[in-house]
Amino acid sequence: MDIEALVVTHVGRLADRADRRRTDRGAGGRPGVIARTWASLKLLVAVVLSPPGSALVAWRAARNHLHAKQTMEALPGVIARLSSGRSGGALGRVATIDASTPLVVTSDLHRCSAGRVDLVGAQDNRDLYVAMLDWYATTNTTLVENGDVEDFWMVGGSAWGSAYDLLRLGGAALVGRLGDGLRQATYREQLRRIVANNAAIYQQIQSHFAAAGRYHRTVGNHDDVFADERLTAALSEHVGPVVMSDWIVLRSGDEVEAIILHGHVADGWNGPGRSTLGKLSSWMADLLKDAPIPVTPDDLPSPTRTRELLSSRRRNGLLRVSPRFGASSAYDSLDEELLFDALGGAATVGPWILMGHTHFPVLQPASDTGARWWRYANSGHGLGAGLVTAIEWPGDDPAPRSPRLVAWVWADHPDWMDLVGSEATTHHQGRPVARIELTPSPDGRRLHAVRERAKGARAEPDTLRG
Ligand SMILES: [Mn+2]
Repeated sequence: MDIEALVVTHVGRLADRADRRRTDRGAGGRPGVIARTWASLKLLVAVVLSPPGSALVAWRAARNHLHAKQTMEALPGVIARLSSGRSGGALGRVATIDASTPLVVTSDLHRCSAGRVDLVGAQDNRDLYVAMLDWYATTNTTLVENGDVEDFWMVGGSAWGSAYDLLRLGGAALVGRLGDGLRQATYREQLRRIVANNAAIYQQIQSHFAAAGRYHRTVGNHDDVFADERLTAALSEHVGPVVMSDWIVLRSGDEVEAIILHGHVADGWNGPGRSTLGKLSSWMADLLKDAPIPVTPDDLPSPTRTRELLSSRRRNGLLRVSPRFGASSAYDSLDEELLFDALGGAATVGPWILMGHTHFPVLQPASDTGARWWRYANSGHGLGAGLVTAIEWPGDDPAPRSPRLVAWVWADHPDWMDLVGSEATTHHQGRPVARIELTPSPDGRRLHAVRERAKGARAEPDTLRG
């Protein structure tokens, strides 16, 4: 073992000892004294650097947003190149899947290590996702996890989380072979912990999807470490064969039916190779959550939000961000309205664009102008309260194929049990789980939640009411 790996292992062991003591006291869900102290130190530095820092951030944000807009304008050309079967070069890694393959596309799962950063656990979504994977495995579906799958940006929340933060900063500061070695060792260790914390999920992926050659991934921003082939190889050591790409093209003969991408490519704060601001704001948010101050930024969606979706009150629209700084007060930094303009308005021809990244599930959404983006779907995310949303690509259907948007929920949750009804799609360890199809309202502005009938049957028109 080389010196960098030894350092990481040793620091990890010390952190584990502190975290175990905290867990034994029954305080496992709180950050603990090490994380609080580390966050307080960082806060102090941040406050001192804040006046010149915010001016710098504003300047960078404005510049990056201009770059993001140029990227958007270039996207029709990128899509044309992908459609003509070209790959490589500036495009990054392109994978092709036969469009007759049934797929489930999830994204923004943000799986992390134990402690406060374990958002999947906090939302009771670990077993829910296992139940989903189980169901899709029985229908021979290929799994596409479309970016931000493991989260390497979240730090703190435990002694290990603080140690990881420190090791990551060290890796970023060091140049040459030592820096590279420390980054590799740190990210491998974090990956190992993420896999251990989500063991049931990775077992499903390994045995039902990866082993059968049915596991695809795209690189997002929170898991941009997988742009490095060596870390993708480390993931394969845990789950088996994985196809990691930047773009996935669903092709049938000469025709491209859909293109899958995470979506950060046109985001000024989080774009590939230009994500310093995104990383910084994520790092600041974690700092504020651990520091002993009464601020909790960017909270997880509540059960009320799940109920809103299931009672057909969720907006099916596009995100708009500040035209100057490329971000909104709600931490959004991808302007879907601009993306819609760039990609050819309300066209009903050309490939479907299937994305994640925004955390807002939509299907054929309505723009501010009322025009519909007929060939766009966003899978949403895996951090709803007892809720994971996903896109299904019905490869078995005859062409022209259209994606479906679905929500998976615990059917026995008291906050929305009345909306789901008694018909569970599947069960997991005795708990009922429901798959609910989400379809656009006639004017496209809302998502309607449609009760599922027998498998294979078409969704029933009467929507759930709340
Ligand atoms: Mn993202």
